[in-house]
Amino acid sequence: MNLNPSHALLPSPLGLASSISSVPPRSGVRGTPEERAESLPPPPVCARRVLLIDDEGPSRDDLVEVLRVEGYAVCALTVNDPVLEFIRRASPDLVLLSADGKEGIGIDLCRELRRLDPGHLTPILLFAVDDCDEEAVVAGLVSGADDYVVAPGRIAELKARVRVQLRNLRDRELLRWAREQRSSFRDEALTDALTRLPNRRAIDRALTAALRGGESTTVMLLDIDHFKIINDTWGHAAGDEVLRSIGATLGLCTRREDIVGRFGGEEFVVVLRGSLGDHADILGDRYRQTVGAIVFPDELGPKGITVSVGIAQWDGLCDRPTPAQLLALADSALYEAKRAGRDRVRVSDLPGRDDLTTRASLEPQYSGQTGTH
Ligand code: GH3
Ligand code: MG
Ligand code: MG
Repeated sequence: MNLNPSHALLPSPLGLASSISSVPPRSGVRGTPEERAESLPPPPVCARRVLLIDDEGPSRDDLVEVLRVEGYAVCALTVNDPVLEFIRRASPDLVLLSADGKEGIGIDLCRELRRLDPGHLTPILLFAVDDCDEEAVVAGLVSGADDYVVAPGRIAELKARVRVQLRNLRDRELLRWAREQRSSFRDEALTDALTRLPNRRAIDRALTAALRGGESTTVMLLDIDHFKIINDTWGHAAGDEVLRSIGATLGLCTRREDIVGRFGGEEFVVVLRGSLGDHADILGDRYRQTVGAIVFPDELGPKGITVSVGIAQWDGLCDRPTPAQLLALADSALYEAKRAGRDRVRVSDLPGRDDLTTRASLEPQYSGQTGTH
């Protein structure tokens, strides 16, 4: 087996690899959305890695040399080497596999490689070592090869076909990279930057989906008491740390099927599946106590932080509220908790038709406002 490490990274005498290898990293894209946007187009990495699988001999050595001169990092194995293990570890960019008739070991290997690579990330190029008939070519392509170089010894054609496969690979990589970008931008759009909890947009969506699905639903708003004093006394950074800690604690004590988010400012929200009936205040009080029990490091400053909690629920039976209506009811309950002295829980009555009509008038005042208590 020739796994010469000196093949790992080769310069590109023809300047070819640098143009071919301007690809995004295979392991995904990291960093903030801004950093990722600035990284367009993806930065160049290293020379493309070609795995040549062929019997040992002078013709194979010639082929290795040809590919190296093209600027690729080449590894050469035989079909009897642990090819699959090598591919798993080294993930080459292209496999160049010698075919040997329509039922040879090369075709079997090609089939196995494709089975292990259902995402079709690694191109496989078969090449004939002897003259081959149409049937052999068809068998090779059907086994999963991306292309077949049928004429032995036509090196220029083989080089061109390798380049085509790597060009296609680059297109696929860019497509995947763009998809990753899009989905990570989408995640960012639904995530609060400070606490990394779902943001208000995400909460609105979750609440809309829950109500639309006809499920009984509970909304709990938690507003930190006298948070402004925390900022004013210990500084904005300490305030941020308090928000982060409370967000993390709420995340830990919320059931998997529920969703906790930062509603804005110093307000958090939990959307719970199901209505809690008479037990709503008990659960609200557990949340209140949990936040009240958080101990912040001495050097941070704040101590004895409390929250007020407002809860509204829909039992899935009476008139279905809109998300804004249910939130407005929770907000009213929260207001009551504040007015009654803070550090306590208030639960709104189940919404009825009259109630919703009345509360609807609160929506314009409510929506878009945070830190109103
Ligand atoms: P109440 O008990 O009535 O809720 O009083 P409060 O001081 O908590 O409420 P108020 O609305 O008067 O003040 C909220 C404060 O939250 C004001 C605002 O500067 C602060 N705040 C909002 N977002 C952030 C943030 O991301 N970080 C920090 N550190 N402070 C924030
Ligand atoms: Mg507050
Ligand atoms: Mg507030």
